[in-house]
Amino acid sequence: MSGLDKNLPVLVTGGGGFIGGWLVGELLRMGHGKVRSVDMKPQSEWYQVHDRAENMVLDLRGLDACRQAARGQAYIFNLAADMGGMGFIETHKAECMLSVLINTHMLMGAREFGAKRFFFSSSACVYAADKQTSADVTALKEADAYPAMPEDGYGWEKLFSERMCRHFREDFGLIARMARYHNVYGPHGTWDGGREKAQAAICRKVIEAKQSGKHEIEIWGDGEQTRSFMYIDDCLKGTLAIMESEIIDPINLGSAQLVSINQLVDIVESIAGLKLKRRYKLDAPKGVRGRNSDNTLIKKLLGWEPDICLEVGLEKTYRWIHDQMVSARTGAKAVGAR
Ligand code: NAD
Ligand code: GDC
Repeated sequence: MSGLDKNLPVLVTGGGGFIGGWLVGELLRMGHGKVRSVDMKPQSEWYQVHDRAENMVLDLRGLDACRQAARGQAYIFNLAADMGGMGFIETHKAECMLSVLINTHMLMGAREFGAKRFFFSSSACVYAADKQTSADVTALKEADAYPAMPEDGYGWEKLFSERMCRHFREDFGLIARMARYHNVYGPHGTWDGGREKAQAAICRKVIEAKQSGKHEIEIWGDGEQTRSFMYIDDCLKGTLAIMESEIIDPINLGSAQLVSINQLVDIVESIAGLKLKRRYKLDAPKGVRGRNSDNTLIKKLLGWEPDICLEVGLEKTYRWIHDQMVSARTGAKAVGAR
């Protein structure tokens, strides 16, 4: 482990989003004195705004914007991407692939201004489709990304950008680190509007059912598809450990607690204290049948394992989404609201 020098400037792209917003807060809490946060959204729409950071609004698809963001930065966490859950990535493939502009230009900016380290947030969506056809899936090892047949659109872009990070290291000496995030959740994430992922969507739907008294829920697919979900605190610890490490190849960062979507709903129902009639929307976006993270490598190399189980993480997430929904209804601003 190298350890990041807290006196050197750090850039987080996508700092107005879910993981980026938390990462900026964590870097400041750890004592990093110069943290720059960049996002294309107007600041009023950032999920978290940290006053002690240098907050900039830039569209990082352009090279000039990336040069402006990267200038003078020693460490770059590149999290900006046009992305969302299954409902978004299955229907916005071209937009997802255009994130290649962000990743290309951020790498070019990092190289030009001599960044010491570069982090790329890749995804479990790089894994080959034929290894994810069963709900009782064998957990995915890093080598399972090849031969390549990733998630259409979003997954191809992530896999291509992984390769670009690798070649910037080989050809230009840029120290690039890559994590393959498996479905991350927690407070201050997207929970409505079409980009939300299953955990937040199910919390929102259960709360809506409770508030309306109409005790039923729509679930995409037959509910027997499986996933593992990683709580944001575990994601932050792993991200920092990977950035500081000497691991040059992409590595899994995810939970290995495999659950079906029906089991996810069971947990959220028990947090809410109610049971709902389930309606299955079989023609909704479903993605792969099963996906889990094999954590053998990250455990061996970094000693990293998730600390937060799904039941605990979902309880925190449910409470936060509940507060957002109550405040949206009453017009009051919830504590910690964006
Ligand atoms: P998010 O959507 O909350 O944050 C991404 C941010 O990037 C958004 O705030 C968005 O406005 C910003 N952005 C998009 N295009 C931009 C542009 N052209 N210029 C500047 N900013 C731009 O998503 P997140 O969950 O925080 O994900 C962060 C990263 O991790 C992304 O690269 C994502 O693909 C990756 N990832 C996330 C998950 C997950 O489950 N959350 C899983 C796998 C990979
Ligand atoms: O959206 P997601 O969390 O993405 O969906 C998981 C499963 O939950 C899917 O099979 C989906 O059909 C099901 N599901 C059931 N009901 C609902 O109301 C709902 N909303 C949503 N969104 N899903 C529902 C994600 C990508 C990310 C990221 C991670 C990496 O794929 O969308 O961008 O890269 O993977 O692990 P998921 O897990 O398929």
